[in-house]
Amino acid sequence: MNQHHVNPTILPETLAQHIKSILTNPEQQQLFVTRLEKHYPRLHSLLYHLYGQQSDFIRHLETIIAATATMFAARSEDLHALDAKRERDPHWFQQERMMGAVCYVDRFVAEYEPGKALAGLYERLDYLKELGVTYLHLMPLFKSPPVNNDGGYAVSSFRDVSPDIGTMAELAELARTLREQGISLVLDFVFNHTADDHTWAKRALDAHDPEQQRYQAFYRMFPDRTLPDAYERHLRPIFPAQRPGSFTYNETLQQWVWTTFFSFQWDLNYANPDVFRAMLEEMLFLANQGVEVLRLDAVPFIWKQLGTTCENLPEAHLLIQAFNVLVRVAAPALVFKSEAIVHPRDVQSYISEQECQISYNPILMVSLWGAIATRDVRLLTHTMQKRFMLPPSAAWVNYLRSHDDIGWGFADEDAAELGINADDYRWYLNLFYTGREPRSFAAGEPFQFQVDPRSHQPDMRISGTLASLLGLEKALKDGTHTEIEHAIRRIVLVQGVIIAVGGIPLLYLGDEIGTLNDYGYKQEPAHRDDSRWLHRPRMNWQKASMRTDPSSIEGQVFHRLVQLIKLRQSLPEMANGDTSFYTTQSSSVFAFSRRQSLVCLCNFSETLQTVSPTAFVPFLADAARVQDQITGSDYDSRSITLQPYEMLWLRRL
Ligand code: OTU
Repeated sequence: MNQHHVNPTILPETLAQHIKSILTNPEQQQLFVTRLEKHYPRLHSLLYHLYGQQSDFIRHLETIIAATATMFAARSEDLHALDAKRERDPHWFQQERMMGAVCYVDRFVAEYEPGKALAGLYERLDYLKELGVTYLHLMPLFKSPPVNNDGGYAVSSFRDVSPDIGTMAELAELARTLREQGISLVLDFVFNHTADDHTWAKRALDAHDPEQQRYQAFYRMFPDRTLPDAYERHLRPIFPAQRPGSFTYNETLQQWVWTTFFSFQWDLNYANPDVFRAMLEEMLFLANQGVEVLRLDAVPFIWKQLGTTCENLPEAHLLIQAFNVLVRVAAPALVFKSEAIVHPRDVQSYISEQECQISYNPILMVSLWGAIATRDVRLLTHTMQKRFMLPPSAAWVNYLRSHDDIGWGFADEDAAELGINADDYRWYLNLFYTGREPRSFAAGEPFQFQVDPRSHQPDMRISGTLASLLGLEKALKDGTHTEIEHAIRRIVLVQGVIIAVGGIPLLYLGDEIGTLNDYGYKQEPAHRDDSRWLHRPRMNWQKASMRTDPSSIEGQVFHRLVQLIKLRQSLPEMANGDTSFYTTQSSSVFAFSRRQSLVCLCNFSETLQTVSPTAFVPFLADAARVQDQITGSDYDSRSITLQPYEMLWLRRL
């Protein structure tokens, strides 16, 4: 059939028939068709933009929809019920009850028999409940190569759990258990690339495979350097210290393979509609295991176009939107989380109900680290005033550090607007967080240190745990009692900001007991070249057991944090992202309000700071007394003095 004769707004009859043959249950058939008809015009338009130039576009469209129907049919009853519930309440992730946590299962469980890490996680569910967790992100736990696996981000099979950790059936069972306890399971969808031992890659390598050509077309391969050189003129190397360039020569194939990240991670070719369909099936397979949020890894890189940076291209957005539409049809309970650690403008471009409903907030993350180092909140406030606001249907996932490095991804122009030179500031932060600056309390290590071949400037990113970067490691080694207390307060302060600021707070498990850097990674051959393992330690359960002892460091950090989490979960002001940021009378006091009711004041310095909220918070203009929800103390809102690193959550009395 000629595609130009097909009405793009009405489901073609042949397709409707095809769906009926897949979905034999009449109720299911009706539900699927109703959803599909609602979304069909948009779906058609998105896929037409991406693949309309293919001569057999209609065949691809039909195959994609048939695959969606098949995956919908395979969805369990309880997940269909969850779909209905989420369709009634699509903004469930905006609630004040939301509290996120992330871990590598094996490292969090720490001690387990081979194959039993997932089983071990059950024994830690009570711990997660103590922390009020409602969103649990398990770092990549899929089958991946034994050594070259980039912490699980080189995936050998999206349908198999690493045998060391458990099985897919156990993961689905865990998802069910978590859901019963009000916890949503979050997994990664590493969709920019596969490991070089994924079945598709193996078939692309196998000269005896009759479908070798078809699988080579799943990736981007080049017989010589002509095109790679042409592309590379505009590409940014991601891991420059380990491997310059974005292509890897494969001896077997005698071709150059596109590898944005490590050489063993082959980029998928989404210009090929077969890849779209195949990855859609993997995505819906994961949705059918009970995953409620998929973290879309490395979104900026999924579409390539000669002569561009191959990051954040318009087609990357269309592609995610097309996946999103199909999810609305087959598994509407599923939400996408964007992982775009790029310029703030580009971070925001992925976030909407039609694309990624939630996103990491790297802008807040780096701005907080900047404010902590300088004891100056002006750039933080300015950036948040400009960039925090999202569409009401979307939410930030606010975090302080992840399994990755911290890179100084603030906008140069935001800094310039305050008279700050961005390059100098970045270098200052690098020195500060590697402990090479006089006022530094931080113990961190460089990640990807290099001298930029273009600008000849030294460049790096930072590795380290929350507690070590915030001064606890140094203070415990050779500091005073006050320095230890200040480090603990810094930890609680920045945690308090991400808990209160609006969105889902995300805790890297271990940080709640002040876990320090793990220098042992240097003894592990598979890890020693990647300093990100400094902050991916195994959980020390002995230390965690001290959390009930108020005189221990673990106890103090844990107790103060849990208090803030429980408070968040009890305050209606904490729902949604309705936040205003204020410039205060002190360059060290960060201030914001939630839903025109609760005011948070945060002292980012180790000295006393006095401010007058009546002057900068419009709804407090006439308030005489306010009460701190954390301690219950009340204050005169015309003049409030904050202790070193103190935070107050104020309501009018
Ligand atoms: C992600 O990070 C993961 O979080 C990393 O752990 C992986 O190594 C990588 O993808 C490959 O799968 O560059 O420094 O804008 O910044 O995707 C980490 C997004 C990274 C990239 C991000 C990437």
